[in-house]
Amino acid sequence: MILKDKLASQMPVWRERVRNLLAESGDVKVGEVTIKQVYGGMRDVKSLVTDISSVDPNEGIRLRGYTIPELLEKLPKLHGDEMPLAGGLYYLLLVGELPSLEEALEVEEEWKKRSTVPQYVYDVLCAMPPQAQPMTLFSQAILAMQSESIFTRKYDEGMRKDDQWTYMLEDSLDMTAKLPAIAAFIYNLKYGDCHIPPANPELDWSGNFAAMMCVEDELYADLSRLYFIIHSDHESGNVSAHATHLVGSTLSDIYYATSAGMNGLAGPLHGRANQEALSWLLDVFDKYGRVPEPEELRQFAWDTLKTGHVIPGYGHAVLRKTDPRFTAQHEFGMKHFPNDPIFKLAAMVYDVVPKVLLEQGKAKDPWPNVDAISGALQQHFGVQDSDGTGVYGFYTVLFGVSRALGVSANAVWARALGQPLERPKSLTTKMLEEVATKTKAV
Ligand code: CMX
Repeated sequence: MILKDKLASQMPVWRERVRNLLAESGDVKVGEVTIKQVYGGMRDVKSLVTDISSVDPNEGIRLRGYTIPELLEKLPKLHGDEMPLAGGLYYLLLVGELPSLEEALEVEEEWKKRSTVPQYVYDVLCAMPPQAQPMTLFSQAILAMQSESIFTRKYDEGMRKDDQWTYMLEDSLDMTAKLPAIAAFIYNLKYGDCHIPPANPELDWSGNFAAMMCVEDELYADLSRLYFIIHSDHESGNVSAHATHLVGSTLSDIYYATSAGMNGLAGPLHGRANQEALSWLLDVFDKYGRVPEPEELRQFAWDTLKTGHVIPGYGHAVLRKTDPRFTAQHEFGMKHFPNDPIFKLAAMVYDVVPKVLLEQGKAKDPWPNVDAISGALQQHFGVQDSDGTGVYGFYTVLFGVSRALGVSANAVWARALGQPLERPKSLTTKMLEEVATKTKAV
């Protein structure tokens, strides 16, 4: 496998690089931590390392150094597709170099070979009660496959530390290969009545997902490619990435670790914001029975804030400008269906809500994040998030399919570099008060 050979050739160089950095500069301070940060969700505490992506507050995400527009331009595409292959993105995340079409297709081929979901996974999902949420099923499906882990089997057989990454890679390819089919199955179980077609060897990972969702419009395959690329990774400090890394640091395999990450993604302040953002748009639309006037929308936004709720899809813990992942989706909608009413509304919210949040003066970032518009695009193709009876959250499953690419690429590298068990120190409030008193006295 080219992917594996490329990774194997990089390992000695990276191990040496990290060893030297630690030996020569291990005691150099990276930053300081304030009491506000300790109590404030560790915002901006520099305590994690990843070379796969980085987020600049103003510019947004770069994956292996490439911005979202650069990725959409440079990653290999199949003839006739508007958007690149997710296999190329996965190669880039893992190897750190832009793949050729051949290299991207090799990953796609690996995924095809490994895509059959064991029947017991479907049996587990079908045994769950009707009110089980899609994200619960998604996390369970991943966890159910844990017994397939080669990493854990090899650990039990006494694998060498230097070889851990290869089994993490095998597991990661095995797991990610199956996620589109699992997501489509969950959608159909919860909301659909389509006869899911078997995987089509002619189609790529994202194209197969679109086919299994029974969406007839061919453009949905390109939206899926776009969606799976832009949601994949966002540094290591976000909850899904961090939770996956934390669990993986115990040498739990990728199934245990990703399932944990998915449970974090399910929260409304993280991945579930995409569902809440669409519900909010639909509430606006239902109230007026049409796309409202900007002044009506402004009033609706204020009413939301006055009831103590956040405007979903707006604000970010790190970003301070419009999220480029929002922009990429906005451009896709503007190009293909600018007159779809819910898309139009989402675009109008972008004009109105930042001004409202600025006026309110609380949110440090009044701009849209990735979740503000993704649901508006899905609903255009008839893909729903909720069945209207309290079962909701399929859009977060889509986020999870993509996020699994980023967290598993990070897990491969964490094992390659032998990253240790994560174990930060906690303090009591009394200890913090004593630190505060001593510091003031100096
Ligand atoms: N609407 C209303 N108020 C908001 C807001 C929004 N969209 N974003 C932030 N605020 C408020 C916060 O609730 C906080 O209020 P309190 O002081 O009363 O607690 C204040 O502004 C300061 O918050 P912040 O420092 O700007 O933001 P945080 O880093 O604490 O939180 C986030 C970041 C994303 C949780 C927050 O902006 C939010 O709740 N946004 C809406 C939910 C959302 O879109 N989440 C998805 C994020 C992307 C992802 O992970 O998928």
